[in-house]
Amino acid sequence: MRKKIVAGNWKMNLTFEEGQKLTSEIVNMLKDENIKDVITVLNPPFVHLYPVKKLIGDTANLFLGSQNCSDKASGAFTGETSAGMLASFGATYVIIGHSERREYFKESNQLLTEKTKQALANGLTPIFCCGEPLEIREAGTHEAYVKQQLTESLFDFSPEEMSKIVIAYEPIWAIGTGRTASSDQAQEMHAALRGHLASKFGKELADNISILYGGSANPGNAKDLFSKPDVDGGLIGGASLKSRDFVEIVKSF
Ligand code: 3PY
Repeated sequence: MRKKIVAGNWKMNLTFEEGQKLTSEIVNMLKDENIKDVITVLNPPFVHLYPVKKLIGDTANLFLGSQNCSDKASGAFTGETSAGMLASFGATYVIIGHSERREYFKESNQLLTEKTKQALANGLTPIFCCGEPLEIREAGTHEAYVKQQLTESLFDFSPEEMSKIVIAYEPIWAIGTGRTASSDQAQEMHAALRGHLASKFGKELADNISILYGGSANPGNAKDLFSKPDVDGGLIGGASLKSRDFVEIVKSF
């Protein structure tokens, strides 16, 4: 059974007080709503992880994630944070290969394999991001482009490892632009990616992998996106910074 997941990506936003306020509001709203079949994940910047975890406590179906982890286990890598440290602070998810990391920090498909290995070795669920830039979409080669990202980063994993990975399809032209892929465009790509995973790992495994949509998802479009058979949730940017909007998205299934 694949899981429905809504993960908030705070990116590099919010002071300590703002992060605490947002988390408390989300915790209280989710408790009131008593949503049973959706996993909600908060992915704040590193410095927020521990205090956010304390506020999450044992709230049902609410989990802590990070936006990144190191490709190394430990050692002299100033400024880095390992997957093992994240796990020890209570994180259970980690976003890997967001397009902002691929673009601004030059993260390659090979480096992302190493980060995914670290996440898996430490019991974290990787939310592995993929997606095409505008010129690739306009050239009509988007499916091949995104499939190649999965092939190069993930296709050497065992079926058991692959079954623990969540995919997030985030078309770069829809990130932070206010422009969203239509639900049909999302469905088309998600189905293609599921088919691609099936070609390597088998249909049963692919059918059980959650594929999230990311890129300007908001309370106005989430219902339509989540109504598609291959869209299993969302990785939410801007709207995850507003408690009401974020919880509205969680309620959109
Ligand atoms: C967005 O919604 O713009 C995102 O990048 C989510 O990760």
